[in-house]
Amino acid sequence: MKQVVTFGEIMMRLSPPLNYRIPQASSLEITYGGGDANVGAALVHLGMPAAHVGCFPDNAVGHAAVQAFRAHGVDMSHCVFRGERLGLYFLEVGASLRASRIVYDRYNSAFANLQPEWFNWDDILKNAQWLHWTGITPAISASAAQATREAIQAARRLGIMVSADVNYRRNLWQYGQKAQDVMPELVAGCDMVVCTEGDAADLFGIKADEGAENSFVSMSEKLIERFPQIKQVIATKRKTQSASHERIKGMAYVNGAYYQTLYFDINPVVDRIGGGDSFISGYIYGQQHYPAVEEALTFATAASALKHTIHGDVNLVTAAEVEHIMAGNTTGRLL
Ligand code: KDG
Repeated sequence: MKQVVTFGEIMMRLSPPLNYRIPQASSLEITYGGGDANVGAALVHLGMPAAHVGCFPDNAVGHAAVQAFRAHGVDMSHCVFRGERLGLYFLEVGASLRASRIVYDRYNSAFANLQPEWFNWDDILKNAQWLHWTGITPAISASAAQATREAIQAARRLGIMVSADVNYRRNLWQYGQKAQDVMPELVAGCDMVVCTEGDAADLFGIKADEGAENSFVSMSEKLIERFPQIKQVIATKRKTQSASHERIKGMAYVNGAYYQTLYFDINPVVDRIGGGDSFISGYIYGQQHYPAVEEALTFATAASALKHTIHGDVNLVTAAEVEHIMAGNTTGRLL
């Protein structure tokens, strides 16, 4: 089976133990994650081959980050070791009424300083069936945005599926280019996108028709009209009734038809980081293993729901475990 290739920054995640706040912590737990790489690692656990492309400092910290993803079974052979430092993020895990908090320390990272010519995409993608990137990657630096552009162009030339999690993080776009100028061209090269109504409005000025029966459908129609290469728009929707009652459902607009799943109950949440990435890896896996969109979408939503029970950024679940939840016969309740 050919690989799913992801491109983006992997960071060291540093978390105080339990629910300690950052100023209270005398030790920090180390894990590694990155929105794009999380998709690849989860896919390997589901049973599909994946490769990740990134740039790391050639020191013990950079190699540890690469090794963490190699240990998941991700092919890291196309990664480049150049630059000064690995990006960090601090995660203070919330509880009940107190939301989690993330502090980034990724300025001037090896990934931010990568040069597009270090990556030969025709070679990297020669064993690939799919390229996936997130809106985080072009947000990091102009050169990372250019490398993303070149990866998409190569994938299009080679006839490989391209997907993106639009994921607009306005606090990351600090290097001078505007997301509203960069993202449309990149998204235009995608076959499938994860896009919320908020991101469509903020990035592309696309808003659902007022009074539309289904605002996700209205937004998706306009997105596809503007970017005709896109055939599938998917997203999750979260419903929070109280701090201890949260549910998610999956939505998809595919070839002019709307699909949605039932709500999956996700409490108690152990770790919500990577929930969106798990939805995407579940959908990519689901597309290849189920003939019906409903089933792929349900698989993706069940995979994302399960991620909330797992510590760290990566969804360490097997396809059989997701199918068990899909069948609605275990801890995850279909509501
Ligand atoms: O989707 C999860 C990511 O947010 C996490 O892995 C860290 O890549 C990350 C980022 O840029 O926040």
